Amino acid sequence: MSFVTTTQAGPTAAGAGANATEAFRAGTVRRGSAQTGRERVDRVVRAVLAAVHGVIRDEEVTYPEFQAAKAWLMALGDVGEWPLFLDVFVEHEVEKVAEKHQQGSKGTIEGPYYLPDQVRLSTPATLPMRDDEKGETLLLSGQVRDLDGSPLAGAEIDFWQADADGYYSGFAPHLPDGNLRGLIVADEEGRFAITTILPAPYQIPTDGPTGALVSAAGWHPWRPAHLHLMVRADGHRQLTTQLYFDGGQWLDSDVAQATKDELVLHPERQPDGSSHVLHDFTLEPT
Ligand code: MBD
Ligand code: FE
Repeated sequence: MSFVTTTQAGPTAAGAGANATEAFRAGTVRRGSAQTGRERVDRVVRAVLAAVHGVIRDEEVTYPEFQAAKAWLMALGDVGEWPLFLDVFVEHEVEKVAEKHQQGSKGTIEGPYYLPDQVRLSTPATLPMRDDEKGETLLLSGQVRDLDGSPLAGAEIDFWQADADGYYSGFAPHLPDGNLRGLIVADEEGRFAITTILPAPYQIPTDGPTGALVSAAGWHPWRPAHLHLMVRADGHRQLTTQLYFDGGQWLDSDVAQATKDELVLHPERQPDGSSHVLHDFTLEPT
């Protein structure tokens, strides 16, 4: 896929942003279409514009500020950071609406760095990683079940995470393709065991327009360390979620507002220095 080979020479905002834009475009079929009719377009877009107009009136936004906003939005598109910006600052609200009608394990936002078609591994699995991969070893194991508690044989866990420096493969050119990504197939009892490393917190790239906005506003650019998963089983709604770590920095101030108490893991340190944690998933039937 071209987006894993067209990155720049360093993990810059422009490299990550351009790849996230290309990954988003490549995922159009996977996500399906919205089928939004004229009445709804009219209603929703009018409401968005009315909200913007209200801010301009209330804050007495000036011409120079309006032109600066226009330049910033243009730059956001130029470097491909629309997926990054929208997933950090907007997706959490869409997810809250979706969640209202869902049962089973809690989901949260997908974010901009999912890549499909990663290596398929049967459980117990070790994620692809470099020989000298940094980071403490983490063993995540559990079971995928139906709402009624019955195990979901052969459930799939599509897994991706940042490395111990906070970078995602496919979005940082110094990382091998597929690093710390994989699709783990559970056993006949829906059980899975995944060996990986503890990721570092994620920082929005500071050298692009999203980072420039964050620093201009005096916000912090951090997400707490997290694992990403999509859990699938035939006849069940796919769960898209993330898992966080007890005591993790930025857990209470995630810039993407995507944490939930139910998603915080409490790994236990083993005598050999690795951490183990059990975490089960429940899927609702479609
Ligand atoms: C991430 O790694 C992420 O998970 C989200 C939601 C936004 C930006 C980067
Ligand atoms: Fe992430």
